[in-house]
Amino acid sequence: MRGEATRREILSQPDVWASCLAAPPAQDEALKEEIRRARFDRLLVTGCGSSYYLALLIAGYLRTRAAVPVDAHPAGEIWLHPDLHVDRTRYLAICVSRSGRTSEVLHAREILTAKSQARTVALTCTPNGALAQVCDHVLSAEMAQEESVVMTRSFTTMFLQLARAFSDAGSLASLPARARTLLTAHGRRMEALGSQAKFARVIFLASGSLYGFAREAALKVEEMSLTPATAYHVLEFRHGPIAVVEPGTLAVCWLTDAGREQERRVAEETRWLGAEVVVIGGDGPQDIPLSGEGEALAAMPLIHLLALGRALARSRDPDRPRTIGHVVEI
Ligand code: F1P
Repeated sequence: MRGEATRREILSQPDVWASCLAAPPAQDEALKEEIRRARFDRLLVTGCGSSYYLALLIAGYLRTRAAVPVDAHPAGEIWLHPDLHVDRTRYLAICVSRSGRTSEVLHAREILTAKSQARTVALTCTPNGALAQVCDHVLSAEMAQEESVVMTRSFTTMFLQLARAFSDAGSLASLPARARTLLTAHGRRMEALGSQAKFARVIFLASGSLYGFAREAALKVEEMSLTPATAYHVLEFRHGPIAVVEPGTLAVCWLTDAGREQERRVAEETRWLGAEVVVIGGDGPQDIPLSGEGEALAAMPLIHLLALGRALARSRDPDRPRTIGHVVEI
């Protein structure tokens, strides 16, 4: 059946997250020691595709926790334009790659070690892959490895695996149960929403630390359903792109803790222009309730179901999209 593996992987997220959080933290210890010794001046997170959008989220998460500045850049940008992105300060570089084989990530790691003698971390689902073999530390989310081409549980579980290395696992422990509750309460509705033929346009809006979710959500719709989707910073959306909103637009808007009043206004304006709008962290009848932006990861399986619904309604197979493969090697 079309999308069978993708659906299974989406729905398995609460269980896979729970097993990630329950795994012995041994592999974190050397990294935690490295962080404690803090012999680096900057943190840099890099990856490609979903793994780059995960890098954006990780950078947002670490900015409020790390004692040093944090950047995120696409690995291809580091490879092609190292002088724009890498200086000679000492980096701890987190290289994100499900497969551990993506060419740009391997090249970026090489540049980072050659140019700034960076210490490197492989955040991956393939602990015996090429990337893990050349990095100083490995954070493995092997339990989330996927059969499907499109990344769903690997994305969310790699985030958790990284987050638990930088914070106490207690702060993350409620996420599996929260995701389970949200899936039960809103899963069918979000998949049905995605499947409605009337939506010619899909738009994702998020700001601050949550912006990576909007980028990843747009990529999920594109990869699974082979239809375009766009992502914007919430307030940026008002500076031109909002002009395209009309009936037949589906929009999803995340609320952050700091920006919620302004973000809510943009969501309202978008709704007023004729779009159907789901607010993640909102309290309206269409919305996905959260207790704060710290729970936003728990809503991601619902976005995956929305993209799956759109793909299946268009007779696409998200397990094997016709245009892309598991890895890009160039
Ligand atoms: C990254 C990636 C995926 C994308 C596609 C090609 O792979 O760009 O995000 O869905 O399958 O590869 P990786 O470096 O995380 O293995």
